Amino acid sequence: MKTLLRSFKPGLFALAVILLGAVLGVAPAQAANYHLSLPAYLGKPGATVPVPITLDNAAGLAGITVKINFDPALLAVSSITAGSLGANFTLDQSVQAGVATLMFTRSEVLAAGAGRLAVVNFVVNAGAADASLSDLAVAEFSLCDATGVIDLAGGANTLTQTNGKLTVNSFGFVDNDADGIEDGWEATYGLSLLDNNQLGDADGDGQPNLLEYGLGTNPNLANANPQAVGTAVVGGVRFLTLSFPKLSGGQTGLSYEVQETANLKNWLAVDVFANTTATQDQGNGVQTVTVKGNLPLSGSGAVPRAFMRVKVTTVLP
Ligand SMILES: [Ca+2]
Ligand SMILES: [Ca+2]
Ligand SMILES: [Ca+2]
Ligand SMILES: [Ca+2]
Repeated sequence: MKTLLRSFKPGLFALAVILLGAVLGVAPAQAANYHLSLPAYLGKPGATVPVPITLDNAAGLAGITVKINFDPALLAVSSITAGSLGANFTLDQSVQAGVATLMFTRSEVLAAGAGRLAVVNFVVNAGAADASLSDLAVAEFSLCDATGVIDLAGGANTLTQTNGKLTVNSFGFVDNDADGIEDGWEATYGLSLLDNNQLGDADGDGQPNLLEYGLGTNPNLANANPQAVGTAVVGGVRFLTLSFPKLSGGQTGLSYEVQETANLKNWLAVDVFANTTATQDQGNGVQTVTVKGNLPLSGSGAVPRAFMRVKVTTVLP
């Protein structure tokens, strides 16, 4: 009888818990997916390349450990900083030759979160050969919830990863954050190499950063609009001209389109190559070009007035 009672009581208790669970609508722990990713980036020899580590789901986590393997002959780590997601945790880090270890911990689990866990600032060896590369391979990715290391044995949770890569690009256009502005130019003027800066206007001169880049002006110094209009007589007929600075280097990631109108409504493209009447080198990879319009300002068919503008567009390098 005693034995029967002992075995019966825990059974009742378990039943009561299950019933309570049913009443409160408590569901068993849901399977969750966690994906860690690093990008495939380019870097010039000697450049510091900030590489973001992103986690798509940090809900319910109290600890995250990430270990990245890299080629120490090509790369060195200058610093590691927490990203917007990683800032919710305490970050402990260590870097040894070819291995960066990041441990994020917090006392309570994070209710929800996703995004940039950390940024690893890699310095590319100044003597690196073009096209040489280092894998940025995730050697460890483990997570802790309130009860300890998240158990994958049951198959309920999945942890997946995208490994990164850093390839040396000595001469070409480097724009890892894909905002159309060359990263070396962004670094020179202190703009973020991780975020889109196209429309920023820190100097308040009305020229967004993309235009400052395209016209060779300083994004931190207010400047007058560097475009200038004039007129030129070609074949006895007067035309409007537009002079503007443009980047003259190899790959700039930009295309320049000159447009003209007589009514400020219908803008017509002007052939920049055919209509360039003067080119003046300004140094620093910038040249001022003068482009002639097509609308006659004198003679037969003359328009009473004309307007010209330049449109700078980002193109895929
Ligand atoms: Ca950029
Ligand atoms: Ca940027
Ligand atoms: Ca500006
Ligand atoms: Ca400016």
